[in-house]
Amino acid sequence: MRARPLIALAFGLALPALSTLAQAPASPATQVPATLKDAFHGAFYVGVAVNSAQITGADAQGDELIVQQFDSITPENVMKWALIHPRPDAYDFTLADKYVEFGQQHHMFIVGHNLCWHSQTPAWVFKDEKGNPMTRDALLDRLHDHIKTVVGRYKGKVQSWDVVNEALNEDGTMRQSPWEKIIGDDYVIKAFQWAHEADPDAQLNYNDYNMESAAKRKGAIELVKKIKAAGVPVAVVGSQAHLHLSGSAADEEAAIEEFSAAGVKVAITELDIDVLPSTWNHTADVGAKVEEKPNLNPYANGLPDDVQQQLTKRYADLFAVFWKHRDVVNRVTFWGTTDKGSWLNNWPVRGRTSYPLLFDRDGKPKPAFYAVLKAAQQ
Ligand code: 9MR
Repeated sequence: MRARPLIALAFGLALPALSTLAQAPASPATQVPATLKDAFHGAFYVGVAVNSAQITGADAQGDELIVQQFDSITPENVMKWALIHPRPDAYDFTLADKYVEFGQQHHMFIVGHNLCWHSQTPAWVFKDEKGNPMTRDALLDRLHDHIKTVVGRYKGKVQSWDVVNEALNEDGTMRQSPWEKIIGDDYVIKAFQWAHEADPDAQLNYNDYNMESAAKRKGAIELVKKIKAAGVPVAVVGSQAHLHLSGSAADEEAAIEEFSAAGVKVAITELDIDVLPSTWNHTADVGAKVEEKPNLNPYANGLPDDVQQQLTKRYADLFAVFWKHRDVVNRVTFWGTTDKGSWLNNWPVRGRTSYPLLFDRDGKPKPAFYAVLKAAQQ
């Protein structure tokens, strides 16, 4: 067991260098571990999605925070099909290799994201050399080749794969993606089967957003049952948890309890909490776009205290649930390191100032960070 550096708990403190934290005197009654990974060590991994600048070392401040706070990483983009397999005859492992090296160097639990998705997959994938739609068998071969190559390359290094991403509609039925239209529903089972063959020790996940919705969750449970019935292991359902201030932690708890009853563990795979006003339903469909209007970007000059407090409470409530269910929850991953790098600055409205994570634009911990640390003490 690692030594747990301790910090005196006080909201609003800037987080000093870890070396200072380790030596800081504090009264035992107020001490909590100083980092997310230490606070939840032995309960679940605390992960973060890393971007290209962090993978290449161009964002040194970001890297410092990642290494200090997190013990698991997910590639925000570099392992997606369009980046790792841009042309039929060409894979590009440059950034994916660096990503895996970074995780190994820092002894992290390394996640692969993702093997099969409808987005960030080039159009050529679904066409033959003449530009005609692929047949079922040809597309299955292409998917098999991709999974065997990518999972095979990182066998024993990437511990957990998001095998299929976002295969469901909001009502729990199968999404009519190009995968589903050309192959049929069983593309999901095939993908899991081939990932398992390529690395039998890897943990395999089905990953989707809006698992807070009972209808979609039902669809995910049916899918998991089908995969299992085909004799293929699916160990984890990834609940992306792209959340909004307006939700309730009870929804997340219901999801965890239902998945647990269905015999799978749960990973919270892409956590963030949007505080900005929205004119759309709070899902994470990457296809959604909303026109920019000034009233949709109200906190360009800073987050008001009352909203900061709501965010802090929302995070505290959520982590109380994750902590309570730590026998089922095996990882909680944030979708980004600081507010500055969050995808929510540009989705579904471009150019907004968003505040969804635990570290502010300067990399300083927000009150929500301390509230999350405290959840591990309950
Ligand atoms: O954060 C990712 C962003 O940089 C990309 O532009 C976007 C493109 O599809 O994907 C984002 O990550 C998504 C993740 O891979 C799957 N779940 C939803 C995430 C947010 O859109």
